[in-house]
Amino acid sequence: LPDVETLTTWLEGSGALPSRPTGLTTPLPTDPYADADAHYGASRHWLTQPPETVIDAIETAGLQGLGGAAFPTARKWRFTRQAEGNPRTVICNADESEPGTFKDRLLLEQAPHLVIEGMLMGAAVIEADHGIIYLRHEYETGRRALETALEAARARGILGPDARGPGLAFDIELFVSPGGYILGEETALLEALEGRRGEPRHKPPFPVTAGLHGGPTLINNVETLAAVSSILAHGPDWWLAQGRGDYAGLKYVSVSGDVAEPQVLCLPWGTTVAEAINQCGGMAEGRSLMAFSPGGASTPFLPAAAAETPMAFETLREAGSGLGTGALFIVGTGRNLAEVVIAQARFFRNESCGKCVPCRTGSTKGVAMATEAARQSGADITPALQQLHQTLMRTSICGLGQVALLPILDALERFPDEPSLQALRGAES
Ligand code: L3W
Ligand code: SF4
Repeated sequence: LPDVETLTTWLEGSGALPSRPTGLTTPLPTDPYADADAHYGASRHWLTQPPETVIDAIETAGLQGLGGAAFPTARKWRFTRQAEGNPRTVICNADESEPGTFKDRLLLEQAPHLVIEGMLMGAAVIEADHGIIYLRHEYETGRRALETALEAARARGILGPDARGPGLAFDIELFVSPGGYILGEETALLEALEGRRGEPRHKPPFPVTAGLHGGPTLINNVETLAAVSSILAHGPDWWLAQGRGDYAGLKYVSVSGDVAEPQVLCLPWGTTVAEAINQCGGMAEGRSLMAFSPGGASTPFLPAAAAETPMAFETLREAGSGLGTGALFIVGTGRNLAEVVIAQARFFRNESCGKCVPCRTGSTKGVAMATEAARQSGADITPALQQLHQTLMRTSICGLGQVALLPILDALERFPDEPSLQALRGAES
């Protein structure tokens, strides 16, 4: 599992994946089914209920998209159900590629039936007969687990000609992504599925009204779909009771970096960052906490003083970062923070699809400026970097360009005393 060096190398574009996720054994804490015979019990019940009651249950539970953007799941399902036209498709976005994120991988490998059941319920709600799991190309173990689970579901009639009810078909196709971070962006993913180069589309229209081949398309992340199955199996009140205090539900968190035992945790929402570190055996030997990023490279680093922040979308947003995908990346004292944040920006530069000229050239320019300043300090690069970032914010089609330079800018703002960043401010460290 990734420590800071591995992650920094990975961000630099080595392509090496962190080793397999560990920490949780089956059945996973959100899996309501003790054994394979019991799988799909929730859908057997809910498929007999009106689709609106399914959406209401998800809404009562307060589920938000767990792939990084937190869009309310019930609202997305309602929008797609209400949209007119064909074809109607349910897509599971399993192209997990946000640096430091490996919780979907664990869910796919250990509980693929929860993902399939979530897709089946989505199909019943939006009246789709076709589903697609869009899988990261390196997830070979996940692919095998999904193929086995899909076959088992077909053999039991969970998928097939009567999957949603008599005469109402639904089946799921497994599509392996051609590869590349931006192909997980939902509209680039649609382009790839339609056989074109995987570049994001302008939004609106959103996929809920005009997605795959122009039809209404429900696209949800792996963990979101798995959570739908847990919520429907146990009921929304159970989900609400799982969180701490005012927070609802359980969240899979990928913890990496300078902790003793990097792993995937399943935590009640509202658990603090400090507690998550403790559950990983504390900090790596000889280090104390310097900084952490709660949700992947798109969510800025916060200082150690923020470690008592409960993990939830709103609390981390208020703290100046975000929960993102739930990829808690821990950086200990003695690390070169400038190196880490420049590597993050370099990752975005490398993964820019190039469709928008400012993202393509601006990310290249910004990274070159920071790399050169870290090598040999000159003038303070903050104002020029800010200006570039503003241009990227205004002109980028998708989120990548909007966040590409933020890791460096946010670190400059939040870590005024960090020696490794002084060179970027025009002062030798
Ligand atoms: C209907 C509206 N639907 C929004 C839907 C939209 C999408 C979802 C979220 O980026 C984050 C981002 C990156 N009517 C709607 C609507 N929707 N308004 O809601 O949309 P959006 O645009 O807020 O975000 P996004 O483009 O989905 C997701 C970050 O993730 N990111 C990282 C991705 C990596 C992973 C991974 O490895 N698992 O997810 C990349 O950009 O920073 O904050 O479905 O259609 N009015
Ligand atoms: Fe591609 Fe960057 Fe434009 Fe996104 S912002 S579409 S990654 S060029």
